[in-house]
Amino acid sequence: MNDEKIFELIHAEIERQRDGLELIPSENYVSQQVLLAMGSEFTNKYSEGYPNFDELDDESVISTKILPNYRYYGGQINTDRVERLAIWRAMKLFNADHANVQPHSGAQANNAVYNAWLEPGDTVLGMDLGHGGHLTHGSPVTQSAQIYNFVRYHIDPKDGRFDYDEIEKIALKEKPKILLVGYSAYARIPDFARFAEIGKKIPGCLLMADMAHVAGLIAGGVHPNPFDFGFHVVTTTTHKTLRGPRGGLILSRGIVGSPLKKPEKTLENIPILIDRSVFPGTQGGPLMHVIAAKAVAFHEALQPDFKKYAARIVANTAELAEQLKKRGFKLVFGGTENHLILTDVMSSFGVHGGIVEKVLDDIGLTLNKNAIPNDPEPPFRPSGIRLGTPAITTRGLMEKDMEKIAEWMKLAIDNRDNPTMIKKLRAEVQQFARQFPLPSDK
Ligand code: DSN
Repeated sequence: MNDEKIFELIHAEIERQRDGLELIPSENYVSQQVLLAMGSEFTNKYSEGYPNFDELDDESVISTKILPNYRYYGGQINTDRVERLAIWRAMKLFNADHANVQPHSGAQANNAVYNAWLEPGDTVLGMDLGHGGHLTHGSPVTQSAQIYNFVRYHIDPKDGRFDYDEIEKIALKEKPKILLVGYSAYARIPDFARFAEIGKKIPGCLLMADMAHVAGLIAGGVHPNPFDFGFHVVTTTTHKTLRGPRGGLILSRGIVGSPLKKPEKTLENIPILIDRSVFPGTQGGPLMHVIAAKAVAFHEALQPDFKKYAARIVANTAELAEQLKKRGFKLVFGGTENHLILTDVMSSFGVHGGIVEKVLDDIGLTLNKNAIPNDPEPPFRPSGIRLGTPAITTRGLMEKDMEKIAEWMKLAIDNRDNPTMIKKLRAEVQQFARQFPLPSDK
């Protein structure tokens, strides 16, 4: 029997995506091949454990070689090779010694690193959520915050950058076991060298970057890579700027080896500690269809075209920021150096972010309300909105198109109580968006 209800909704979602422009900076449109891999028969297969990690140096060898594995079920002849390819491609993309491609999400990836390195009660120094950090970096509502002691650093209001002096002061006082750089609403490029300098003053401190937002920019060579500054671990999601399936990834530097034997807890052994922490520590069976799709996305990101894509994201975002400024949008941090813009619509136009999110949704521009640093408004009606260009850049929009988007945003905010105007803007956005097919339409 066909499940008409669900397939009708899938169709409706495809239409919604075609008819609108996606400005949520953490979303993207994946390729047809990523979709096909995700919808493949690999979903039928259990594969707890790991493939062999030897001879991960030549893609053509990996795709043919069958080696003994660390799995708990039979039938792994294809899964092993898929996972080895995914691991190799991720390592190559980010210049890492090891990759664990199994985390189901970015949150799972972060929790697995905490579980690998920390004891209950240990301290992690991460960015304050209200200043652009992430829930999994110690928000009191998370499970990890019940287990570990999270202390927070902030943005320096003078220049909208991390307050490195504050970070150093807190680090020297609290002696964190993890110094964590990562964010979901920070528009500047972090000074990884300064973070590493601070972390190295604390014996046994793991330098960890959660680069979920900027992974595609790093892969595309337009953003520094934390590994170049001595970071030990980098976590990411695979679906944001990296343009893969929804999922997580942990990259590390150190010794790679059998996950069957518990190694000594040292920074050199972090790759093995992480493997054991993902499985069996915090997850069961990997989602092999998603790992296949991650491998496809990594392959795409290794192609020369991806560099152009990453550079275009940054150029489009800078232009969109300029066009918004011209129309009276006040930008938090004064501007942007990456894929993301945070604007204070409350002080710009006297409306809170929730209202702007809704009215823009009505015209087919999707973004999200977001708190700004030291937001005087509550989280459900914050002062800001957050937007970015990774998805529309995939769609093929160029710098010249940014003016149009900024103008629609301003007109929608000004005319939020005028249904006729909102309807007209919706038609304009739809007509424009339809000129740019989704990658899965091609
Ligand atoms: N939910 C993601 C974002 O939108 O930034 C972070 O995990």
